Order: sequence, then structure tokens, then C-alpha cells
Amino acid sequence: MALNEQTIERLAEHLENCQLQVRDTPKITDEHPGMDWDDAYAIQDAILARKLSRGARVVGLKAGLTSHAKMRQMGVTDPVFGFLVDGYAVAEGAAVDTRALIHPKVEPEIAFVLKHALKGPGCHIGAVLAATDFVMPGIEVIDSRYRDFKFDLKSVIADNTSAARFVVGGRAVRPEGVDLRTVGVVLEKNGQPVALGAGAAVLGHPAAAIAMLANHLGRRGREIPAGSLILSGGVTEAVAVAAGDSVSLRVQGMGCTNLRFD
Ligand code: OOG
Ligand code: MG
Repeated sequence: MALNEQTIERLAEHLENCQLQVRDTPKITDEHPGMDWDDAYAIQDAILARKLSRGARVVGLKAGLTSHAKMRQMGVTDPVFGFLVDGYAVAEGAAVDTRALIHPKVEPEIAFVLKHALKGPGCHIGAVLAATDFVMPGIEVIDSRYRDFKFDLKSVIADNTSAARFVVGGRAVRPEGVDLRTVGVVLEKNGQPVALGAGAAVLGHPAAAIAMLANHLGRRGREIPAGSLILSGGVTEAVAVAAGDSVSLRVQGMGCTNLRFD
């Protein structure tokens, strides 16, 4: 760790205030170029602690920057991991209030729900599929607290990987009932297809993102608990949305889920 506890607390408060007050900030590494990966996750953990102390509940986990399309779009090279709290969950077809968000974008994702816990190191696709109860379509709404979505990996980890809202739905499918590499993904905005892809865009197989998360937590003496919902990361680039837009995600064999913005 390069930052002291006080600085970590201050940065967590700053980033969370940006989220709560709907304002952006320059990336925090501008001011703290020496911060390391442990600092970045410690800031994220401190943001979670602030939310838990106000009664929030963790309802899921997420992997991000798991596809080349996303890495290219954001100019980074490695996946990142974050948390989802109850206030981020949107009911299928419901409206997201854009006044609570800075500059939202949507991403087509595959969500995993586990029946068994997963613990790294050494977690792999096979272990993930064996531990998966079902998969389903998920739309993630990301909203970086950084000005113009400009960040580096450490800054975006500290900012809980831009997590803001998500919806899951459509048809829950057992993992053996679908080839997650070839499964087709179509994201529509206002009835027009705006992003297309296949599951393999995510690290060759979306389950690889879940294995990486288990290995990441394993290094910190933690695991992915049984019953967890996990978003495996955007299959395509993220698409900007604004009030009035409606977005739907169709995943081959898994039906469709959707939300609106107002
Ligand atoms: C970081 C979060 C990326 C994904 O699915 O790739 C992410 C960002 O692009 O702001 O959630
Ligand atoms: Mg995402």
C-alpha cells in the first residue's frame, strides 16, 4: 500500500460524494500517481463500507473490461472487479432516473448465478460451469464518476468499476443448455440494433471472467459465495443513453430483458 488509511477514506468519500451528488471529477491518480492496486481496491472497499453503514446490501458482483472491445474503448489492458448493491438493481422494464446519473452508458452482459461458492486460486472455466446454477441476460448501466469516462485501471477500480445500475431477466438457462462462446448477443436502443456480439468476446468464454474474479478474491482470502449473481462484463463497447431511451438485450436462447431511461 502506498496510501495511508486517512487518504483512502478521503478518496472513498470524494468518489462516493461524486456519485451521490451526480458530479464528475478528474481521475484520482492525477493527484496520487504512486497509488497501487491494493490502494485502489481498498478505496473501493471503503466505498462499500460507507454504503453498508447506511443500510445497503450487496446483491451481486461484477467483472469489467473483460472484452477486447471494452479494453480498446477505455484504453486499458486488464479486467477489473466490483460490487453491486440493492440500490443498483432495476426491475425488468422499469425506468432509470437519468437525473441521478452523470453520463450513463449501457452494456450487454451475461449474468451468472452460482449454486456453490467459488474459491481461487486455480479456479477455471470448468469449476465455474460446475458451480453455476443458471445464466441469464443482463444489461449493466455504467456511469464513471470520472470526467468524460477518462481513467486508468487504478482509478476505475477505486470508483467501483463505474457500477451504477443493472437489470437481469429474460430466460434463466442451465449452463449445459447453451454454448456461451457462440451465443449471439443483440443490444437494441429505441428498436435499433446498436451493438452485436458473441459470448466469446469476453475472454474467450464468459465463465473465464468469473474464474478470474474467484482467483482475484482468493488472493485476498475471500471467495464468491453460493447464490451470488455476477455480471461477467460487457460483450461489446458500451453505448451512451439519455432520458427517453429504451434499451433491450436479446441473448440467443435466453430471451430478452430491458429497461428505460427517463
Ligand atoms: C469500466 C467498467 C467496465 C464492463 O463490463 O466492461 C464494465 C468502464 O468502462 O467504465 O463494467
Ligand atoms: Mg459491465
